[in-house]
Amino acid sequence: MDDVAWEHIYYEDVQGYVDENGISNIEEFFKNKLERWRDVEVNIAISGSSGAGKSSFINAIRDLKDFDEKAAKVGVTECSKEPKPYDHPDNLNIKFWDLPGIGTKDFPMDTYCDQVRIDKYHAFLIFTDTRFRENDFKLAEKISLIDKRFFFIRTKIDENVRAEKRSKPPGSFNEEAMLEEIRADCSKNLGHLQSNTENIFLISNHHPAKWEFDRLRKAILDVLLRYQRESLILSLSVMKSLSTEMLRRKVEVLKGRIWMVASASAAAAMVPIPGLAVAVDIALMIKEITFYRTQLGLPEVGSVKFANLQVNTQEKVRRMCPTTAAQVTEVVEAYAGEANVKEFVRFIPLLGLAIAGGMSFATTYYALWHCLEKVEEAALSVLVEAAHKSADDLDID
Ligand SMILES: Nc1nc2c(ncn2[C@@H]2O[C@H](COP(=O)(O)OP(=O)(O)OP(=O)(O)O)[C@@H](O)[C@H]2O)c(=O)[nH]1
Ligand SMILES: [Mg+2]
Repeated sequence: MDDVAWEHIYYEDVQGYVDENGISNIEEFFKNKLERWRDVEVNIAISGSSGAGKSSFINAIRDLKDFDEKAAKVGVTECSKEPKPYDHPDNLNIKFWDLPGIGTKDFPMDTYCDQVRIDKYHAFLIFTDTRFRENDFKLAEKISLIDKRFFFIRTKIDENVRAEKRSKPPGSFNEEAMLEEIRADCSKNLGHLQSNTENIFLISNHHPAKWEFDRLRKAILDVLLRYQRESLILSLSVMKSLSTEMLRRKVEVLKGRIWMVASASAAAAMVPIPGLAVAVDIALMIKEITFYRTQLGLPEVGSVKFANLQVNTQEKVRRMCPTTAAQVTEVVEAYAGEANVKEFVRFIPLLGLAIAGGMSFATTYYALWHCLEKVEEAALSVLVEAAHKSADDLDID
């Protein structure tokens, strides 16, 4: 059980609090911190020419159909007069900004950057469905001056595949070769603006599980500051991207929170629970384990999604995830003996011996770690089954 990089995200914050207040009310402080992943603002600018698929992308990454009430309007020619924010469905602090076209009458290139306030975005996605144009280049140049990341997105790859297939004799279509050709063309078109083709993404908004949509999702995560990344990762749906990589990243973030839950549990559980050798905050643990389940995409037992799973996957979901106080108490008891307080000496300088040096901290830590691994195992089975089921849907004729 090594320490994880994510543990360090809030370390400085906690240090600041402890320096100022000691460990009084630290339990409340941790509980607030654990909720705080929803409060970090992440702004992602979406720009490019009209009809390139900007609104469609916003809908796809938000997991919305174009006809959903909250979806961005697709297919109508509408000239936005100002940047329009779209909330992430699970996290209101993540905003995708549909920017107006560059170089129009109301937004000449000279004043565009000030008008849309380019300094407030964390990353820029520049879209085209054909080739990048003069104004796209100029925007990219300005963005690089303020040291922000930008990516070039070539949409409608599904149309290229379809058209190319149709134009070739049966059996002779080579998808890889076609993608390489498009990539090389974009690269040539962009010239010195992109130093590496990794920043070019070939996607279809209508097939977010195919081509490079998922790589783009990850690239967005990678440019964000760490604490912002945590927020975005926790708000992205594992099931939507059907990605084991996303699952792994989420587990990493969740592992990084365990020390804070353990601290809050140790600080709160000064009153022992009858019959339990070690005092822990069972309610807090149930809340965190429930959070694991929703974060890693496990369906509720009894739901339609659950009923559609294969019997052995259902069994895993049911068996591996304690949800009641009695079940969690059982897990805690199982781990109370195994918990080794020595492993957590790294937290003692920060939290003191009373919290980090006690059995409560160690037991909570061990029990949650164990539960998270079990939830991950069940989530992986659910994911593999879902990926398998949808494989047919993803095939394009
Ligand atoms: N086949 C295919 N069609 C797409 C894709 N992305 C967008 N479209 C279609 O392209 C048209 C324009 O898409 P929008 O998302 O409205 O484009 P936009 O960039 O928001 O356009 P403006 O708002 O006018 O600037 C719509 O008919 C979409 O359904 C894609 O990846 N594949
Ligand atoms: Mg649009």
